[in-house]
Amino acid sequence: LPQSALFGQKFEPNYDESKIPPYTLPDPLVTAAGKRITTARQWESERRPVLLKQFATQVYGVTPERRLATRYEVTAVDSAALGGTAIRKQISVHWTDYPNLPSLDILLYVPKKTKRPPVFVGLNYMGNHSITTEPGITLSTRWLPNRSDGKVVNNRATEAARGVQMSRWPLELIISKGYSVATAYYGDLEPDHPEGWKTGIRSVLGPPTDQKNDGWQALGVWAWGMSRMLDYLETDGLVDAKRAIALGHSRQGKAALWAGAQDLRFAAIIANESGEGGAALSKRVFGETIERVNTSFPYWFCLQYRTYNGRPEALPFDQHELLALIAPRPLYVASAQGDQWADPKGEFLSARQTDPVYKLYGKKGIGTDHWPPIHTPVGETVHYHIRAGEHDVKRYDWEQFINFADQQVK
Ligand code: GTR
Repeated sequence: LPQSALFGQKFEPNYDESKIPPYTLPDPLVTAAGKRITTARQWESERRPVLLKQFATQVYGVTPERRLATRYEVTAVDSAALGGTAIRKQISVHWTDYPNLPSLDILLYVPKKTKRPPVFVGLNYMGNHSITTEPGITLSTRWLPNRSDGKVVNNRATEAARGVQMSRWPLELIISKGYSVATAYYGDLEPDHPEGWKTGIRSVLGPPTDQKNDGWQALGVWAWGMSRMLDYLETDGLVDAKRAIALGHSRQGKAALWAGAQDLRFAAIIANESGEGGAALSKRVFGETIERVNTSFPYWFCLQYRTYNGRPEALPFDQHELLALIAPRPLYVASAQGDQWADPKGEFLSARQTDPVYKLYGKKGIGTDHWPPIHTPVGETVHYHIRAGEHDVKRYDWEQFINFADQQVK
């Protein structure tokens, strides 16, 4: 398989609109044979499965069908969390046939005032202890990326790592608005480094790495893990798993989209600054490219994806068709002005291109051709905003996600 021409070379991203090579986007409603899809039924029987398979074989790798046996262990419950407003539960998903495989440890917050609320489901980057300083949360003992502030040393969390990402998880806001939130550390499923698969789900499930061009890699595993979280939530009467909202930021936004495309149980999907291989169009060469992401993270996408390195025009589809696989469910695509790497405009254009598919269901997608200015959320069933500031998840983003959920899910 082609290696990237970028190895050992400096990558000069294009940030100039006038230097984007002309590109044509495939119409999601036209089959490879040139047939036009005109009904939701045709979309579901003839077109959607073909696109889903293409994303599996060409981009993320094929998700193994074999199911792992699980045992759920509730390790802690606090019925007076967050100043008495929430129930907090910690649940370990054990993989019963593989006692040495690390458990998937779920942290669940449920508002006390709301009966069976909708639930946001999202992976976190730095361990469950990183999303709040509430004592009583098990400090992750798993491999974590080291931090220059010394809060993660020798790839292990220290007590000082509690709450390091709390700005990304405004729990009081989420709970006060009547939503539940379930999170887990993505490294429980596969640590985010090239050797991570050896201690993660891929060590027991799917083809050995590097042996199949369409074998799943890390993004596929993280997406799969979100579905396993949902499996658990379906058994927990405290939340309404029929109103589960998959959400992810950046690489986890890519995973959330792939999870939502494959798993129709997710009632809505939110991809925050998911960029290349997420919501952004690949054929629109702006910021990160397929070749760049495959070079920086050769263990994220399937090997076949590398055949498009430097030639996105050869892709028979583009990421707007991944977004179309979410239809008719509500979708939120969010960008940030300071995150040009993820191509905010390409994220909007991609979301915009899903409109014809939503229309098959009598729904409006984004409903505007105009890329909105900052802090001006737009959309009907598909929402979009661009906020000021850098690549991150901010309170502003959550406020919009909650408004969207109020309209579309509640
Ligand atoms: C970057 C990567 C992006 C995005 C980001 C993140 O380095 O190039 O595609 O995934 O990481 O996950 O924060």
